[in-house]
Amino acid sequence: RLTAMAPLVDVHTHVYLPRYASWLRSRSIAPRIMVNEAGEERLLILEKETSAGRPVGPNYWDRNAKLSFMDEYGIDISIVSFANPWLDFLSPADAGSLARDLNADLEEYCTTGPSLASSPPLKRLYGLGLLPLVPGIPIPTILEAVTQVAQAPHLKGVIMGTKGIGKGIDDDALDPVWEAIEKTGLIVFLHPHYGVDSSAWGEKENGHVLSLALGFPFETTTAITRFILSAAFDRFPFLKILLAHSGGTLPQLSSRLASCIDHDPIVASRLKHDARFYLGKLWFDAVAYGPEELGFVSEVISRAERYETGASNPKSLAARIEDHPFFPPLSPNEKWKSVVENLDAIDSVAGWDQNERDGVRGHNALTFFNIQ
Ligand code: 5CU
Repeated sequence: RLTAMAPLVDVHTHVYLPRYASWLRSRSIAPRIMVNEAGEERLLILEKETSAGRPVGPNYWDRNAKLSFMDEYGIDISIVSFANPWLDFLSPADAGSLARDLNADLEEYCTTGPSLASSPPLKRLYGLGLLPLVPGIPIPTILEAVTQVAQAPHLKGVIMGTKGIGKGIDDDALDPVWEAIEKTGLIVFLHPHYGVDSSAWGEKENGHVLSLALGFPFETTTAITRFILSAAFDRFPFLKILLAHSGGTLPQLSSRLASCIDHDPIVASRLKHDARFYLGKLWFDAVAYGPEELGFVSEVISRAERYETGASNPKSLAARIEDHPFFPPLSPNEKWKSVVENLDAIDSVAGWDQNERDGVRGHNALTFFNIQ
Protein backbone atom coordinates (compact mmCIF):
# COMPACT_ATOMS: atom_id res chain seq x y z
CA ARG A 1 0.00 0.00 0.00
CA LEU A 2 2.76 2.37 0.94
CA THR A 3 4.34 2.35 -2.47
CA ALA A 4 1.06 2.61 -4.42
CA MET A 5 -0.09 5.91 -2.92
CA ALA A 6 0.82 8.37 -0.20
CA PRO A 7 0.72 6.63 3.14
CA LEU A 8 -2.05 7.57 5.49
CA VAL A 9 -0.46 8.47 8.83
CA ASP A 10 -2.67 9.19 11.82
CA VAL A 11 -0.89 11.48 14.26
CA HIS A 12 -3.68 11.80 16.79
CA THR A 13 -4.94 8.48 18.08
CA HIS A 14 -5.03 7.41 21.70
CA VAL A 15 -4.78 4.41 24.01
CA TYR A 16 -5.27 3.53 27.63
CA LEU A 17 -2.85 0.62 27.84
CA PRO A 18 -3.99 -2.26 30.11
CA ARG A 19 -1.83 -1.11 33.02
CA TYR A 20 -3.42 2.35 32.89
CA ALA A 21 -6.94 0.94 32.55
CA SER A 22 -6.35 -1.24 35.64
CA TRP A 23 -5.25 1.83 37.54
CA LEU A 24 -8.44 3.63 36.52
CA ARG A 25 -10.53 0.62 37.58
CA SER A 26 -8.97 0.71 41.04
CA ARG A 27 -10.14 4.26 41.71
CA SER A 28 -13.31 5.43 43.43
CA ILE A 29 -13.22 9.01 42.16
CA ALA A 30 -12.72 10.43 38.64
CA PRO A 31 -10.83 9.73 36.57
CA ARG A 32 -12.02 6.16 36.87
CA ILE A 33 -13.53 3.23 35.05
CA MET A 34 -16.62 1.96 36.82
CA VAL A 35 -19.22 -0.68 36.13
CA ASN A 36 -22.79 0.58 35.72
CA GLU A 37 -26.01 -1.13 36.73
CA ALA A 38 -26.19 -2.93 33.40
CA GLY A 39 -22.77 -4.46 34.11
CA GLU A 40 -21.04 -2.33 31.45
CA GLU A 41 -17.78 -0.50 32.01
CA ARG A 42 -18.01 3.29 31.82
CA LEU A 43 -15.26 5.90 31.77
CA LEU A 44 -15.68 8.93 34.03
CA ILE A 45 -13.01 11.33 33.03
CA LEU A 46 -13.73 14.61 34.84
CA GLU A 47 -14.65 15.15 38.47
CA LYS A 48 -17.64 17.33 37.67
CA GLU A 49 -18.93 15.03 34.94
CA THR A 50 -22.69 14.88 35.26
CA SER A 51 -23.26 12.09 32.75
CA ALA A 52 -23.13 8.39 33.46
CA GLY A 53 -19.76 8.24 31.78
CA ARG A 54 -18.68 7.16 28.32
CA PRO A 55 -18.63 3.65 26.95
CA VAL A 56 -15.14 2.22 27.25
CA GLY A 57 -13.88 -1.08 25.86
CA PRO A 58 -11.21 -2.86 23.86
CA ASN A 59 -10.84 0.07 21.45
CA TYR A 60 -9.07 1.80 24.34
CA TRP A 61 -6.54 -0.90 25.21
CA ASP A 62 -6.49 -3.75 22.72
CA ARG A 63 -3.87 -3.43 19.98
CA ASN A 64 -5.85 -5.68 17.63
CA ALA A 65 -8.82 -3.34 17.95
CA LYS A 66 -6.57 -0.39 17.03
CA LEU A 67 -5.18 -2.29 14.04
CA SER A 68 -8.68 -3.32 12.86
CA PHE A 69 -9.76 0.30 13.04
CA MET A 70 -6.68 1.30 11.03
CA ASP A 71 -7.39 -1.39 8.45
CA GLU A 72 -11.00 -0.38 8.10
CA TYR A 73 -10.05 3.21 7.27
CA GLY A 74 -6.87 2.54 5.30
CA ILE A 75 -4.56 4.02 7.93
CA ASP A 76 -1.04 2.74 7.28
CA ILE A 77 0.73 4.10 10.34
CA SER A 78 -0.53 5.42 13.66
CA ILE A 79 1.44 7.54 16.10
CA VAL A 80 -0.29 6.31 19.22
CA SER A 81 -0.41 8.49 22.33
CA PHE A 82 -1.80 8.03 25.82
CA ALA A 83 -5.23 9.56 26.30
CA ASN A 84 -6.05 12.22 28.87
CA PRO A 85 -5.79 12.73 31.80
CA TRP A 86 -2.40 10.98 31.64
CA LEU A 87 -0.74 10.98 35.06
CA ASP A 88 -2.14 14.32 36.23
CA PHE A 89 -4.08 12.92 39.17
CA LEU A 90 -1.24 10.91 40.73
CA SER A 91 1.24 11.56 43.53
CA PRO A 92 4.81 12.33 42.40
CA ALA A 93 5.99 8.84 43.38
CA ASP A 94 3.17 7.06 41.55
CA ALA A 95 3.49 9.35 38.52
CA GLY A 96 7.23 8.66 38.28
CA SER A 97 6.92 4.91 38.43
CA LEU A 98 3.81 4.66 36.23
CA ALA A 99 5.47 6.86 33.58
CA ARG A 100 8.42 4.47 33.53
CA ASP A 101 6.20 1.40 33.23
CA LEU A 102 3.82 2.87 30.68
CA ASN A 103 6.63 4.13 28.45
CA ALA A 104 8.09 0.61 28.48
CA ASP A 105 4.63 -0.84 27.73
CA LEU A 106 4.13 1.53 24.80
CA GLU A 107 7.52 0.74 23.30
CA GLU A 108 6.65 -2.96 23.53
CA TYR A 109 3.19 -2.30 22.00
CA CYS A 110 4.89 -0.70 18.98
CA THR A 111 7.93 -2.97 18.63
CA THR A 112 5.98 -6.21 18.75
CA GLY A 113 3.29 -4.84 16.44
CA PRO A 114 3.17 -5.49 12.70
CA SER A 115 5.27 -3.86 9.99
CA LEU A 116 4.21 -2.53 6.63
CA ALA A 117 5.23 -4.31 3.46
CA SER A 118 7.43 -1.34 2.63
CA SER A 119 11.07 -1.00 1.87
CA PRO A 120 12.59 -0.40 4.35
CA PRO A 121 9.93 -2.08 6.52
CA LEU A 122 8.28 0.62 8.61
CA LYS A 123 6.29 -0.33 11.68
CA ARG A 124 2.57 0.33 11.65
CA LEU A 125 2.65 1.67 15.19
CA TYR A 126 4.87 4.32 16.72
CA GLY A 127 4.25 6.01 20.04
CA LEU A 128 4.37 9.16 22.12
CA GLY A 129 5.39 8.50 25.72
CA LEU A 130 4.57 10.22 28.99
CA LEU A 131 6.39 12.51 31.39
CA PRO A 132 5.48 12.51 35.09
CA LEU A 133 4.29 16.12 35.06
CA VAL A 134 2.61 16.55 38.44
CA PRO A 135 3.01 19.15 41.22
CA GLY A 136 5.90 18.41 43.54
CA ILE A 137 7.79 16.08 41.20
CA PRO A 138 11.57 16.58 41.25
CA ILE A 139 12.77 17.89 37.88
CA PRO A 140 15.43 15.10 37.62
CA THR A 141 12.61 12.51 37.65
CA ILE A 142 11.07 14.23 34.62
CA LEU A 143 14.46 14.34 32.92
CA GLU A 144 14.88 10.58 33.48
CA ALA A 145 11.61 10.04 31.65
CA VAL A 146 12.80 12.24 28.76
CA THR A 147 15.91 10.07 28.50
CA GLN A 148 13.88 6.86 28.65
CA VAL A 149 11.59 8.01 25.82
CA ALA A 150 14.51 9.27 23.73
CA GLN A 151 16.19 5.88 24.01
CA ALA A 152 13.10 3.89 23.00
CA PRO A 153 13.40 3.25 19.26
CA HIS A 154 9.69 3.48 18.49
CA LEU A 155 8.74 6.36 20.76
CA LYS A 156 8.98 9.57 18.79
CA GLY A 157 8.05 12.06 21.46
CA VAL A 158 5.78 12.70 24.40
CA ILE A 159 2.20 13.78 24.84
CA MET A 160 1.48 16.33 27.55
CA GLY A 161 -1.42 18.32 28.93
CA THR A 162 -1.47 22.02 29.61
CA LYS A 163 -0.81 22.13 33.35
CA GLY A 164 2.93 21.45 33.41
CA ILE A 165 3.84 20.74 37.04
CA GLY A 166 0.97 22.86 38.26
CA LYS A 167 1.62 26.33 36.89
CA GLY A 168 1.23 25.69 33.18
CA ILE A 169 3.72 25.10 30.41
CA ASP A 170 5.07 28.67 30.65
CA ASP A 171 6.48 27.90 34.12
CA ASP A 172 10.19 28.83 34.22
CA ALA A 173 10.81 25.76 36.40
CA LEU A 174 10.26 23.66 33.26
CA ASP A 175 13.19 25.21 31.37
CA PRO A 176 15.50 22.22 32.06
CA VAL A 177 12.78 19.94 30.69
CA TRP A 178 12.39 21.96 27.48
CA GLU A 179 16.15 22.05 27.14
CA ALA A 180 16.38 18.26 27.43
CA ILE A 181 13.50 17.72 25.03
CA GLU A 182 15.03 20.10 22.51
CA LYS A 183 18.37 18.30 22.75
CA THR A 184 16.82 14.88 22.11
CA GLY A 185 14.70 16.12 19.20
CA LEU A 186 11.58 14.52 20.67
CA ILE A 187 8.20 15.84 19.55
CA VAL A 188 5.85 17.32 22.15
CA PHE A 189 2.18 16.70 21.43
CA LEU A 190 0.24 19.32 23.38
CA HIS A 191 -3.28 18.14 24.16
CA PRO A 192 -6.13 19.53 26.28
CA HIS A 193 -8.07 17.83 29.04
CA TYR A 194 -9.65 20.40 31.38
CA GLY A 195 -11.33 22.81 28.97
CA VAL A 196 -11.95 26.28 30.40
CA ASP A 197 -14.03 27.63 33.25
CA SER A 198 -17.36 25.89 32.76
CA SER A 199 -19.33 28.81 34.24
CA ALA A 200 -19.21 30.13 30.67
CA TRP A 201 -21.39 27.22 29.54
CA GLY A 202 -24.62 28.37 31.17
CA GLU A 203 -27.24 26.20 32.82
CA LYS A 204 -28.73 24.21 29.96
CA GLU A 205 -27.78 20.53 29.74
CA ASN A 206 -25.57 20.34 26.65
CA GLY A 207 -23.74 17.13 27.45
CA HIS A 208 -20.09 17.29 26.44
CA VAL A 209 -20.69 19.48 23.41
CA LEU A 210 -19.46 22.82 24.74
CA SER A 211 -16.49 21.45 26.65
CA LEU A 212 -15.28 19.34 23.72
CA ALA A 213 -16.10 21.66 20.82
CA LEU A 214 -15.02 24.89 22.55
CA GLY A 215 -13.37 24.19 25.90
CA PHE A 216 -10.75 21.81 24.50
CA PRO A 217 -9.57 24.13 21.70
CA PHE A 218 -9.64 27.19 24.00
CA GLU A 219 -7.51 25.35 26.55
CA THR A 220 -4.88 24.49 23.93
CA THR A 221 -4.95 28.02 22.56
CA THR A 222 -4.40 29.56 25.99
CA ALA A 223 -1.58 27.17 26.90
CA ILE A 224 0.42 27.61 23.69
CA THR A 225 -0.15 31.37 23.67
CA ARG A 226 1.21 31.64 27.21
CA PHE A 227 4.16 29.53 26.09
CA ILE A 228 4.83 31.88 23.17
CA LEU A 229 4.49 34.95 25.39
CA SER A 230 7.03 33.51 27.85
CA ALA A 231 9.59 33.72 25.02
CA ALA A 232 10.21 29.98 25.37
CA PHE A 233 10.69 29.66 21.60
CA ASP A 234 13.43 32.29 21.75
CA ARG A 235 15.17 30.24 24.44
CA PHE A 236 14.49 26.86 22.79
CA PRO A 237 14.17 27.59 19.07
CA PHE A 238 14.41 23.95 17.97
CA LEU A 239 11.54 22.62 20.06
CA LYS A 240 9.03 20.69 17.98
CA ILE A 241 5.48 21.06 19.25
CA LEU A 242 2.43 19.48 17.65
CA LEU A 243 -0.89 21.07 18.61
CA ALA A 244 -4.04 19.02 19.00
CA HIS A 245 -7.21 19.86 17.09
CA SER A 246 -5.48 21.96 14.43
CA GLY A 247 -4.12 24.38 17.01
CA GLY A 248 -7.40 25.13 18.77
CA THR A 249 -8.25 28.68 17.80
CA LEU A 250 -4.69 29.98 17.48
CA PRO A 251 -4.72 30.15 13.65
CA GLN A 252 -7.85 32.32 13.77
CA LEU A 253 -6.43 34.62 16.44
CA SER A 254 -2.76 34.89 15.56
CA SER A 255 -2.87 38.30 13.90
CA ARG A 256 -4.99 39.70 16.72
CA LEU A 257 -2.46 38.27 19.14
CA ALA A 258 0.38 39.92 17.20
CA SER A 259 -1.42 43.24 17.34
CA CYS A 260 -2.12 42.97 21.09
CA ILE A 261 1.57 42.21 21.68
CA ASP A 262 2.60 45.21 19.58
CA HIS A 263 0.49 47.41 21.82
CA ASP A 264 1.93 46.04 25.04
CA PRO A 265 5.49 47.28 25.58
CA ILE A 266 6.32 44.78 28.34
CA VAL A 267 5.44 41.71 26.33
CA ALA A 268 6.72 43.16 23.06
CA SER A 269 10.14 43.79 24.57
CA ARG A 270 10.30 40.22 25.86
CA LEU A 271 9.86 38.63 22.41
CA LYS A 272 12.34 38.63 19.56
CA HIS A 273 9.74 38.18 16.83
CA ASP A 274 6.20 38.89 15.68
CA ALA A 275 3.71 36.37 17.17
CA ARG A 276 3.05 34.91 13.71
CA PHE A 277 6.71 33.93 13.44
CA TYR A 278 6.22 31.53 16.37
CA LEU A 279 3.23 29.94 14.65
CA GLY A 280 5.65 28.86 11.96
CA LYS A 281 7.47 26.79 14.57
CA LEU A 282 4.36 24.80 15.46
CA TRP A 283 2.81 21.71 13.93
CA PHE A 284 -0.89 21.12 13.59
CA ASP A 285 -2.93 17.98 13.23
CA ALA A 286 -5.42 18.05 10.39
CA VAL A 287 -8.64 17.78 12.27
CA ALA A 288 -10.89 20.46 11.03
CA TYR A 289 -13.90 18.39 9.94
CA GLY A 290 -14.36 20.58 6.87
CA PRO A 291 -12.29 21.53 3.81
CA GLU A 292 -12.79 25.26 4.32
CA GLU A 293 -11.46 25.14 7.88
CA LEU A 294 -8.56 22.89 6.89
CA GLY A 295 -7.67 25.19 3.99
CA PHE A 296 -7.80 28.18 6.32
CA VAL A 297 -5.47 26.59 8.87
CA SER A 298 -3.07 25.65 6.11
CA GLU A 299 -3.02 29.20 4.72
CA VAL A 300 -2.27 30.68 8.13
CA ILE A 301 0.49 28.13 8.68
CA SER A 302 1.97 28.83 5.25
CA ARG A 303 2.13 32.50 6.03
CA ALA A 304 3.77 31.73 9.38
CA GLU A 305 6.30 29.44 7.71
CA ARG A 306 7.17 32.20 5.27
CA TYR A 307 8.03 34.43 8.24
CA GLU A 308 10.56 31.83 9.23
CA THR A 309 11.82 30.11 6.13
CA GLY A 310 10.40 31.80 3.08
CA ALA A 311 8.83 28.44 2.10
CA SER A 312 5.49 28.50 0.36
CA ASN A 313 4.18 24.97 0.80
CA PRO A 314 2.80 24.14 4.27
CA LYS A 315 4.83 21.32 5.71
CA SER A 316 3.51 21.39 9.21
CA LEU A 317 0.01 20.05 8.76
CA ALA A 318 -0.26 16.36 9.42
CA ALA A 319 -3.18 14.01 9.12
CA ARG A 320 -5.09 13.28 12.21
CA ILE A 321 -7.90 11.16 11.10
CA GLU A 322 -9.99 10.71 14.16
CA ASP A 323 -9.63 10.76 17.88
CA HIS A 324 -9.88 7.01 18.10
CA PRO A 325 -11.21 5.70 20.47
CA PHE A 326 -13.15 8.87 21.32
CA PHE A 327 -16.20 9.76 19.18
CA PRO A 328 -17.34 6.28 18.13
CA PRO A 329 -20.49 6.13 15.99
CA LEU A 330 -23.72 6.11 17.97
CA SER A 331 -24.80 2.79 16.52
CA PRO A 332 -22.38 -0.11 16.05
CA ASN A 333 -22.67 -0.72 12.31
CA GLU A 334 -22.15 2.86 11.23
CA LYS A 335 -18.89 4.24 9.87
CA TRP A 336 -16.92 6.55 12.18
CA LYS A 337 -18.45 9.77 10.80
CA SER A 338 -15.62 12.00 11.90
CA VAL A 339 -13.04 9.77 10.19
CA VAL A 340 -14.90 10.04 6.95
CA GLU A 341 -15.36 13.80 7.36
CA ASN A 342 -11.69 14.44 8.09
CA LEU A 343 -10.51 12.33 5.17
CA ASP A 344 -13.01 13.99 2.84
CA ALA A 345 -11.79 17.38 4.06
CA ILE A 346 -8.20 16.54 3.10
CA ASP A 347 -9.38 15.44 -0.34
CA SER A 348 -11.44 18.52 -1.04
CA VAL A 349 -9.57 21.62 0.14
CA ALA A 350 -9.91 24.09 -2.74
CA GLY A 351 -6.60 24.80 -4.42
CA TRP A 352 -4.61 21.89 -2.97
CA ASP A 353 -2.79 19.78 -5.52
CA GLN A 354 -2.01 16.09 -5.06
CA ASN A 355 1.34 16.95 -3.55
CA GLU A 356 -0.27 18.99 -0.78
CA ARG A 357 -2.91 16.33 -0.11
CA ASP A 358 -0.22 13.65 0.07
CA GLY A 359 1.76 15.82 2.45
CA VAL A 360 -1.14 16.13 4.84
CA ARG A 361 -2.15 12.46 4.46
CA GLY A 362 1.28 11.25 5.48
CA HIS A 363 4.45 12.64 3.96
CA ASN A 364 4.61 15.61 6.36
CA ALA A 365 4.17 13.34 9.37
CA LEU A 366 6.85 10.90 8.21
CA THR A 367 9.29 13.79 7.98
CA PHE A 368 8.21 15.42 11.23
CA PHE A 369 8.40 12.19 13.26
CA ASN A 370 11.54 11.11 11.45
CA ILE A 371 10.06 7.80 10.37
CA GLN A 372 12.20 6.45 7.58
O1 5CU B 1 -11.35 15.13 20.87
C1 5CU B 1 -10.45 14.71 21.58
O2 5CU B 1 -9.26 14.87 21.33
C2 5CU B 1 -10.80 14.03 22.86
C3 5CU B 1 -9.79 13.45 23.66
O3 5CU B 1 -8.64 13.28 23.29
N1 5CU B 1 -10.12 13.07 24.90
C4 5CU B 1 -11.38 13.19 25.36
O4 5CU B 1 -11.62 12.88 26.52
N2 5CU B 1 -12.34 13.63 24.55
C5 5CU B 1 -12.08 14.07 23.31
